[in-house]
Amino acid sequence: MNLAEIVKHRCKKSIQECTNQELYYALAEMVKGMAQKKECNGGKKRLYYISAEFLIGKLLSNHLINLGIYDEVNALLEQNGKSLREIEEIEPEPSLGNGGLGRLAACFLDSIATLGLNGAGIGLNYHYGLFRQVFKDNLQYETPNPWIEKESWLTPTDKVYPVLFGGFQLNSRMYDITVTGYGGHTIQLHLFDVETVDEGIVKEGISFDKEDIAKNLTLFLYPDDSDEKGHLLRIYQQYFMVSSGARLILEEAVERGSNLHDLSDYAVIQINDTHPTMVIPELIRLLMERGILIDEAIQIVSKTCAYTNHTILAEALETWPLRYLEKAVPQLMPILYELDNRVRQKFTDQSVCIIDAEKRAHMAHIDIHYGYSVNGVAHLHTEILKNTELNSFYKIYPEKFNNKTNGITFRRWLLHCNPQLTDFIEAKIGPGFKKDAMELLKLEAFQNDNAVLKELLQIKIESKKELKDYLKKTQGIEVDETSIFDIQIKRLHEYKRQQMNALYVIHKYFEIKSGKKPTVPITVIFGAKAAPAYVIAKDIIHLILCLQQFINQDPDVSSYLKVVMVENYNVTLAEKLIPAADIHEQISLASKEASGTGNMKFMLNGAVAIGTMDGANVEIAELAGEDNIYIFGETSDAVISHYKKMDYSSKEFYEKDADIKQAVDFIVSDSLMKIGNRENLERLYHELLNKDWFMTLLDLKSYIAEKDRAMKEYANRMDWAKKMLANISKAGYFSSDRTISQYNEEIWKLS
Ligand code: 26Q
Repeated sequence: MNLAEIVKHRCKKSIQECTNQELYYALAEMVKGMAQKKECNGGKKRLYYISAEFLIGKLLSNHLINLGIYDEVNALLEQNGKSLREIEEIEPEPSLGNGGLGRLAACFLDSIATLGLNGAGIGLNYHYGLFRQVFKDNLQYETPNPWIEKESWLTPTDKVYPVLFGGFQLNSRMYDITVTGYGGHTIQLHLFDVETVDEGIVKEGISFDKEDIAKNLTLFLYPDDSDEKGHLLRIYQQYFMVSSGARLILEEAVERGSNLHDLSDYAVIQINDTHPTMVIPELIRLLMERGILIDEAIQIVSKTCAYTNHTILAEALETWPLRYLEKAVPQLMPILYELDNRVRQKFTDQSVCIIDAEKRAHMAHIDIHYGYSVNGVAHLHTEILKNTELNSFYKIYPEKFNNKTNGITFRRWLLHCNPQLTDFIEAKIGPGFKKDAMELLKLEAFQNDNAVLKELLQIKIESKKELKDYLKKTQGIEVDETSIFDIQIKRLHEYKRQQMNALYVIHKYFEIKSGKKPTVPITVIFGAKAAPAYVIAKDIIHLILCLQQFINQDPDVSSYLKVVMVENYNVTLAEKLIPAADIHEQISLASKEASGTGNMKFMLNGAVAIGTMDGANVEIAELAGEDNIYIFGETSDAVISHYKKMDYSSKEFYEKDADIKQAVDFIVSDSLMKIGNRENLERLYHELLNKDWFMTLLDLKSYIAEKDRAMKEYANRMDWAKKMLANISKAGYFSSDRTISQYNEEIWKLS
């Protein structure tokens, strides 16, 4: 059925007479029908990408683009006086992810579908996803983000599995979301849910009874934080996901002809960080239930599972106390002990054990011993895993370690979010880049073509105007589109160093006050959610919000410097911010950011990075060339050595440099105290002076110098346009189609 017919059938009116809301549901019905009619990618062996997070973003336009009907639908709506962009606003964004890892999983599904691979996603259907961020009195508050409506992208299936926990059982129902790849191939994202979830138990903000598992299991995505109380719930969630997933995997393998002894010919399971690690003991358990002896069961599972590591931060590595596991999943305990015993019999090195002396299970260790592949997500990250973090494992299993540098789907992060730039590229080099991202290299031919470079600058200005209007409408903040848009959007974490950017802002404030004005005005834009229990992260948000109020209000300063912190940063906002960026901040402490993927999205949209040699920045710098990126700060080797020698003292940096001292002291100045909270600001100040675990002050001076250089060079518009073009033309490598082809060729080996 076409849109007009669906509209007539649903609403008994014409397109013209419908509201945007009615049109959104009609379009969703049409697209869902079209996508479901397409045959799912097939083949003997199937990949299961199992992940606690799939940060899929809004789906309507993505489907329209990938089904190849976006322009047609857009034109039809326009003829009827409607705007597809406005209709898109109606769709609620499912926030089924914290950040990078979840968004990567979503990009991967797009590429798996696009490349025609036989794959599926397995995850959980969180009713309220991650929290919605609300600012009040310059502080972050959390509220639920309901996204499941009566009509949604979820299709209930009749697959129901009983999942047994210590002392009780819950039924797990599978819901499907069809994922369309570019060209119309499809795969399924299977999200499991428990039918007894009770949204009514959510009280103030996002608080709820953490112990009523039947009612709370899939209410929220557990935010990446240090809240001890939630750990047990997180284990229940993880087991629920993997137990349901494992049953599905075995069932489908048998349906396709497997006798289970040959499971690895029919299935490969990519474990997205350690969150789904219990799939390993659970599969062993299920195979044993089906009559396979433990030796063989372990062997079969080890040939089927592969693990991706996304983090180097010790505190983010999952180690679960055995008493939690005993309570939640007692049936896995004999298997966990057996897996640990086998490791102990083979290796004397205590650091590779599964269960440590404090009776904690190291989830990553299970994946490495009992999986056949271990990969990092950027070249530098994989090297650090091999040489430092996981070195004792690398010595045992060098052949298991490999790198798969992350990628992003160009359908969402170029075609959808930046149609003007897409059209510009197509006019210059033809449409081939939409299928083969490396064709962007053809843009290099225009490096010295002033007319083309001017066009590129014009497109950027248009995107900045769009963002300006959006910020005015939604946040009530006025920005100047001719100022430099300098954007840092990512989860709030000390290692990502938003606090360093805030200190730069303070430093600029003082310069402007003393009469040293920037050649071009600067607008520094932040977007970030802090985990609800991450105190210092929330203090950093408080500082930025106070700076926004203080600086934007100062008439001497605000025409040269503005600060904007967007509320509730999410995928939809990223789609509006990224095309409008001139400069993007990738300023993590070297060695701490596994890869970063925002960096790739900005590059593709013609923004220039200021960054450290960390994660995929290293590969971006290599590809773009040193003239087209601003690099500063100590190297990962130097940073790793500081940790080893424990020779970093933030106070030394503070005391020996007047600029640093002035910026840090401002955090607790009377001016800021007047609008902010003493408790938050003082805590942050003391943290920076006395601890500064992520070495903000170490790189602050070189950051200021390099950023100033970037700001100055921005004024030479033609040179800057060359940098933009160089970044876009080299971004092809970061297509997730390339990443997924490599996963397939080197790990999955699907036919
Ligand atoms: C751990 C224990 C208990 C509860 C939660 C967690 C938890 C949850 C989420 C730990 C980590 C995460 C998310 C990690 C993440 O997003 N990592 C990012 O992955 C991206 C994709 O590979 C990289 O680009 C980023 O560098 C990395 O930070």
